[in-house]
Amino acid sequence: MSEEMYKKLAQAVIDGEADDAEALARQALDQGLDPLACITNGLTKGIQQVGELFASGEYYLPELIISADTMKVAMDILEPALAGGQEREVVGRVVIGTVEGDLHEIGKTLVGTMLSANGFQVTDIGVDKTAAEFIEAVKENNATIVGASALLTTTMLQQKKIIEALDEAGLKNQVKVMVGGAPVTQSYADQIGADGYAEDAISAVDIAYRLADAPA
Ligand code: B1M
Repeated sequence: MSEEMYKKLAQAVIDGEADDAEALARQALDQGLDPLACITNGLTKGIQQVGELFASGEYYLPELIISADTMKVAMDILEPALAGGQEREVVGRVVIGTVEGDLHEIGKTLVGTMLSANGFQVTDIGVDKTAAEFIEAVKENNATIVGASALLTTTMLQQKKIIEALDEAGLKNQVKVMVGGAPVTQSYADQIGADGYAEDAISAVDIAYRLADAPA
């Protein structure tokens, strides 16, 4: 039953059918399906296929936007169910955002939600944020971890700028930097001096625990 639901969720994203996606997300929760599995095995699979259709020239920007908006409608229903509502001790304070010049928000938001659900106090500063805006948020929130997401090969360079800016602000020793996003790799993270790299939202939680020096 769950496989069928994942397929339907993926198809709703591919077709850009927001009403279907919304109804299916509600149905999935009513059926007691795991919201994270619905996101990972359903919605994410759908948006990945949309990315492939875009890359091959079958889809254009409007379709990309409609599919992303469809995914967000379903995420808005599934994400609150990830949080579980349980009170937990704060493991660390995270400032997370998407770097300057980059408008991709879905993965970053999912990582933030997963960290929040796992005991981190998360401040999501949004998308298209400059290194200076990251630094300001770190100071304002007394953050212990900075999470920088980048989905474009052109914008991943901004992750390095954030690390340099933290250094210049004298904050590098107080704050750990985690980077991620589709084009980012462990070797790139090492190259720019990031403290951690996560491939997806689940491993982001493990990495954040390690950076916070807390048992997972
Ligand atoms: Co864009 N886009 N996009 N896009 N888009 C990609 C990234 C692309 C690969 C599509 C393609 O060509 N196949 C391509 C990038 C090519 C490249 O750089 N090599 C691309 C392009 C080219 C563009 C534009 C330039 C298109 C144009 O205008 N001609 C443009 C750029 C705009 C800009 O940012 N300045 C653009 C625009 C858009 C939309 C706005 C339409 C839309 C985003 C809407 C939104 O977010 N509100 C969009 C979308 C939806 C995509 C794809 C299809 C899907 C991205 C997504 O949401 N994935 C994407 C193709 C793809 O990735 N396969 C594509 C689902 C999400 C759950 O996964 O974001 O990867 P992801 O996050 C994962 C992991 O990466 C990781 O965990 C998450 C959860 O598992 N992760 C982290 C992410 N951040 C992390 C941070 C961490 C740790 C882990 O620590 C801090």
